[in-house]
Amino acid sequence: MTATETPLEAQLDDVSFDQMKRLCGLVEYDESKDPFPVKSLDALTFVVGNATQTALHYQVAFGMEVIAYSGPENGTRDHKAFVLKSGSARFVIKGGVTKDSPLLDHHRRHGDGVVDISLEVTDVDKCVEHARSQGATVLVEPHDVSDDFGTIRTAAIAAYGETIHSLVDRSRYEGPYLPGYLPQKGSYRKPEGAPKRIFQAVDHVVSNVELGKMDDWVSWYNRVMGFVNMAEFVGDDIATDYSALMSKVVANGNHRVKFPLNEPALAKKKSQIDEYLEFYDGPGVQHIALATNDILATVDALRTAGVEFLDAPASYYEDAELRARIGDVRVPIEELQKRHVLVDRDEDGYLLQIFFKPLGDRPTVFYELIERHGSLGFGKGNFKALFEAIEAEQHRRGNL
Ligand code: TYF
Ligand code: FE
Repeated sequence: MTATETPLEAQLDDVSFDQMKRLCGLVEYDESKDPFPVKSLDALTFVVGNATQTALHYQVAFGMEVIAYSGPENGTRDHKAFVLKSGSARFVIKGGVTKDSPLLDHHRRHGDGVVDISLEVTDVDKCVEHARSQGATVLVEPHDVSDDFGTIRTAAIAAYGETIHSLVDRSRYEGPYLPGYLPQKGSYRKPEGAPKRIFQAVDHVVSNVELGKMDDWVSWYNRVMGFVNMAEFVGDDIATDYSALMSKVVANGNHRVKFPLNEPALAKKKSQIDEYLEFYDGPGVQHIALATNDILATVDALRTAGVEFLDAPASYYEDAELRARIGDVRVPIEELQKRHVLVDRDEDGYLLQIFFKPLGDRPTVFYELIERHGSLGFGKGNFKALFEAIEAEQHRRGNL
């Protein structure tokens, strides 16, 4: 950490604070008044059916690097866990090994999914005390864990469904992830000339909750974590006409951590949120938006690796209204059209975005790529086109 860096800047790894600000739309805020100061998203932990192969997928297709490992070879008997990085984004991929592993029960019920959205905080005890005073369920009390690399302080609180938020203070820790994990490189070697990484950070993590529960969770994040509401939302008007969902967004003070929350709407068609709740068997993480500064190159790299995206409706780029609305963007519209990249503009700037097909076998969690140019939004102008594309997929799966 250099003298001019704040702790927030220091933990961004090799993605600079200014880069992060542009990539993820950070804002200034007064941290001294924050009852639950969050530095960053620490990691997204996934439970999957086959962690060994999934970790390879994230290396080969997503260009991520394995940095640490925990498993039967170094003392973890019941599961394997691979830690992967791309810029400031950290994913932990876990899979059960022994038949008594609780991860296998989780996987049988939910399929591949996110179990922990962990947050890096400066003061675990202060956060837990505040969370408890606001009625949060504390699953793991604050405690120290140590190994040769130092000590972390950690705790965990329950969120929606079986999803949890671990809290981690890593200020006294030098290891690659957490105690119990050893530094390890991946088995995959990138081809000569491959980019160092194809995305830089996690921009936002979206959850689906049950009908009528969205406002409860918005209020939970307001009270428990001191998160603020962001302007963008899908209200009644849009919901019943075409989206079949309602959505609101909460964020920590500087917007480094942004959580849109969806619930199904009583619309004409079966909601994509109902489809998720059925196949995930409850609330959970719906999509993860990855920030990139070159969405065209990222999409090309992912498509080459076989990753599939949703198609924009054919009429999307022909629309004169679209061209008038978006104005000038950094690339010709034809380049966006070729790749089905969507574009939206608001009073602060514009953004480019594209949505993936579901990542696993169940129609549950999926990814989004987002390239922000000033816009702090989530692509509201694209909701209609996007929800049409999602419904077309629901239809192909026989779930609409
Ligand atoms: O995060 C967002 O709000 C956008 C739009 O089911 C969105 O990516 C919202 C709900 C949804 C899919 C995408
Ligand atoms: Fe999104």
